[in-house]
Amino acid sequence: MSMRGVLRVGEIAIRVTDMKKSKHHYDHIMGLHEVLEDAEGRVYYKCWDEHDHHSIVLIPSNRPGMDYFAFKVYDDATLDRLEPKIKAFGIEVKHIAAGVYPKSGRRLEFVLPSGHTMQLYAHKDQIGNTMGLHNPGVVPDDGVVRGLNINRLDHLLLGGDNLDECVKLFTEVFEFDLSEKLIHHEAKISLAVFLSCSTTPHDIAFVLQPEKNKFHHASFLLESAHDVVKAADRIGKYRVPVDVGPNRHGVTRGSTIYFFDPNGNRNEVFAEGYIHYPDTPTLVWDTTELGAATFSQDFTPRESFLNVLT
Ligand code: M3P
Ligand code: FE
Repeated sequence: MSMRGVLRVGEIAIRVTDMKKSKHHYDHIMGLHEVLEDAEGRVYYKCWDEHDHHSIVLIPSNRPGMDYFAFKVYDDATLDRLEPKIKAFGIEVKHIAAGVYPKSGRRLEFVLPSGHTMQLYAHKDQIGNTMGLHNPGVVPDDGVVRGLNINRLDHLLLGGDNLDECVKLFTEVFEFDLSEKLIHHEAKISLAVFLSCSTTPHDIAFVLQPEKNKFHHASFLLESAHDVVKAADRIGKYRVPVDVGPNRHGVTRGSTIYFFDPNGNRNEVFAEGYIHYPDTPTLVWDTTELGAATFSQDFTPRESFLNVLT
């Protein structure tokens, strides 16, 4: 864990094939706040309790999936400290100047062993959560919390190969902890790995896939498991396609619902889960308990959950 190094997933760029329907989904149904539409038609959103300008970018495209994701780091010195470590790991690093991405400082960009494009940045304009910084109270004005009552972007699950290389990169270079992993009970190979740079059970996770650079889901944090059940009402009301209804993960112990945006990209709402500390030992699950590891309340593995990615 490195609360003064890499902080959190600060941005995900999701490709959408139908922007009109996607705006309805992310804005009206989910309740994210649109903060910008740029000249290329990219639409930017923030979750209400994030101070930074945006965390979600929708990119018009002819195919769904994730374009890139970015972690925010504590300061500029962290970027300088990490760049040679990434290169020493054998990964090429590209520089992106400040301002190329809206409201953002300079970025480092590179490709993970799993094929995903990752960026690091230290600065993004902060516009606050509407409550101010002096005597802020506990809830914002009417209308700020709406939709599924999403507080913030929580974590990403990505599909690809070279999972053990990704674990090595994230633990040795970015100073994450391996909080949990799922292994095949006979072959012992890693099927899913969960990595934390904070006190949440995972900030990013990878699931083994035959193809590189696949997107499993982006997860949004709600305040409580009760809010997850209330979110299910709204998901049903608007006929949002559900992958897995309210349940609780064995891995991370989070309360969850999985559903799809209009382009087939998977979203998750997530709440609670245990607190991860730097000395929390790695928890290991194996495929004899695949059902309980993924969905503990009915201990049933889902074909679609394991195999549908964009
Ligand atoms: C989560 C989560 C797998 C479990 C995934 C769990 C792929 O996405 O948020 O805890 O086994
Ligand atoms: Fe998740």
